[in-house]
Amino acid sequence: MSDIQTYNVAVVGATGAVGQKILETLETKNFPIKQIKLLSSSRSAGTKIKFKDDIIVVEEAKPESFEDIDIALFSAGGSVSKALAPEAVKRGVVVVDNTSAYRMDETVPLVVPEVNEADIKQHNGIIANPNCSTIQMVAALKPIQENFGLNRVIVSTYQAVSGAGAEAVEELKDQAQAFLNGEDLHSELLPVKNEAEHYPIAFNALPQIDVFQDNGYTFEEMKMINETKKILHTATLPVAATCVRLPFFTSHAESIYVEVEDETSVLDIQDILKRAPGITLKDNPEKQEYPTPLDAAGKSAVFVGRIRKDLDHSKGYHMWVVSDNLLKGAAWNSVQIAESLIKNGWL
Ligand code: NAP
Ligand code: 12T
Repeated sequence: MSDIQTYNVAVVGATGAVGQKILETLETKNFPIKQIKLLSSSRSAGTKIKFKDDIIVVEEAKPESFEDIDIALFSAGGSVSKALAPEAVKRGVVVVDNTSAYRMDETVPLVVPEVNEADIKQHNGIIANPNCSTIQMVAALKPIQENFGLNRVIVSTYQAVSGAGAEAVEELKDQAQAFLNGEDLHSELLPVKNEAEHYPIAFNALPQIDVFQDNGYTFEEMKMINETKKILHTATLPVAATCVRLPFFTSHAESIYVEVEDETSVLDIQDILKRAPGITLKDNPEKQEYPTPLDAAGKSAVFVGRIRKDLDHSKGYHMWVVSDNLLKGAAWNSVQIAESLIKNGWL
């Protein structure tokens, strides 16, 4: 018998885009698993999935699925988390939830371990994983906040289709293929089953991710605004966001403008980001070096480049932040939270 403690882990939404990356991350990080249970809807129940050297049969997620589970990683949509996370908690499970269901609940910690790991300790059975676009932004903002203070943040995003799930990835491939086969591009709303209708994405740019709110912002934009304030513990920090979907598969990119409190310089900001946990600085304009979605794909870091001073505001800086939306933006961050629960004895 090994003396390393191991855990019974459930992955809810195991057949989805995020679920598949969670399995990959658990393997990569050699997470201490005793038994793993893979859960989905009834549609995928019976599917076989390879995990390490085992073939695991996917089961339909039900309240009873959580008997004997220690940790459950949820990424099956908000309604599934709302219905089943409390059932899991009732059975003594600690839930790491990847959906927006509990992120703004005051009793639920919202955590990026490099930024606010200690918040995990206050959990009541559920810890929320932030939105993918928020995670990479706060990872880059935290060291700046700590060293120079933050007065304002304005962000525009360039987001990959994989953020919208496995079906959206197929949709981009199909539309691109159809165009290359000679079909006309059109711009009408597409009726889509099980989903809100949306415009074609291939060879397009859509300034709408998730649904519109009464204030004219989309829910994705409001997630970035509200989650950032919660994670950075700065309820009054002005944050504005514009979220745009683009036709590439993996990694979100962000153009971020920050106004800092104290005088600083590009070199000082580069210097603290170089040493910040989870950040890789790639910022050499003279060598044409900066991060792109393609080179961030498959990697766990948050990449930062193009740091430059605003030409009209002495405390304004611009930067370009790129990260794999399914890894640090979802699966990797969730597994980091689970590791932190174990390492710190907070389970
Ligand atoms: P996806 O590829 O469409 O996968 C959805 C998964 O949920 C599938 O495994 C599906 O199982 C399962 N599922 C659907 N309905 C279910 C039900 N009633 N009961 C149990 N399982 C059910 O979507 P995805 O991109 O992986 O995203 C999944 C969720 O994760 C999203 O809705 C979102 O809330 C969250 N997410 C978070 C982030 C982030 O920013 N941190 C990023 C992306 C997604 P079947 O195979 O049976 O259909
Ligand atoms: N609609 O976790 O479409 O709240 O890219 C993440 C990504 C919701 C979320 C997307 C979304 C979430 C998307």
